[in-house]
Amino acid sequence: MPVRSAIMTVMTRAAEKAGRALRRDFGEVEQLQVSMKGPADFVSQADRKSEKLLHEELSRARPGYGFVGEEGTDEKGDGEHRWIVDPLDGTTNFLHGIPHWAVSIALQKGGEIVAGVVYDPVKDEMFWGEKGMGAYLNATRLRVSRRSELHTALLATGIPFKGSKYWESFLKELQSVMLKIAGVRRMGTASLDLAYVAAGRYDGYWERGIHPWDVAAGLLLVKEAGGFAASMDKGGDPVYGRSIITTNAALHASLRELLGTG
Ligand code: LIP
Repeated sequence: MPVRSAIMTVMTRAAEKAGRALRRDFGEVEQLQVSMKGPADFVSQADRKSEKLLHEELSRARPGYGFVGEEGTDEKGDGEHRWIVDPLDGTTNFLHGIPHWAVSIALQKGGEIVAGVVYDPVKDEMFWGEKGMGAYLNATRLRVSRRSELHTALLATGIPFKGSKYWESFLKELQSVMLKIAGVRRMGTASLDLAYVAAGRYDGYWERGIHPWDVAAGLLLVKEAGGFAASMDKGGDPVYGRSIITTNAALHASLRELLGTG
């Protein structure tokens, strides 16, 4: 078993604690599907409860660190360290009782992501990694896939929400890749899409319209597993730039060209 650092122990334990609570809530959701009111309010509460729990756990372990979460927590902290947290990534899946969602925690130090955790409580898969120390799934070291031909590649993506400004570009991108690759998956949880690229399950992933909390942890995992990650926009920031493309080294240039990101 690879030895986890003190900070990685803090992050994985916090993710596991939030995951246990979300697993219990997820059991409720399946009952609520058939209730008159439906599960939407319940899921929003579960999302907020998870962010509150993670904020408490992480702030207790590292007082003074900043914190930004999808549910609205935004604390500057010491200006050097910042937690970037999605307390329930894959909210729509969770709402519909689809067992594919995750807790995502990234630690930013200075201008870069130095540690990341993506935890899938349903499958009990803990993806974790630190800058320069490698990426792991539970106790197994992760490496991106070695496929080098686009026609053999399985890619993941996200479909922009109704009315999104990314709608037109997405349809063009999908049309381009569908003709050239083995298949596309849209699973609705960006952090797991990135973790699966790091694990070699997908050969690449792209999406426009994502947020820093969706991708910050997964990006580190891809890089530590030997993959490439960049903004789809020239010179853009892959964490804060609202778009992302990740692949193994062999496919990066050809996929960027295919998606028209040069
Ligand atoms: C989701 C992402 C997914 C994206 C969805 C949504 P959420 O995050 O993980 O990849 O396509 O639009 O942003 O909102 O479920 O935390």
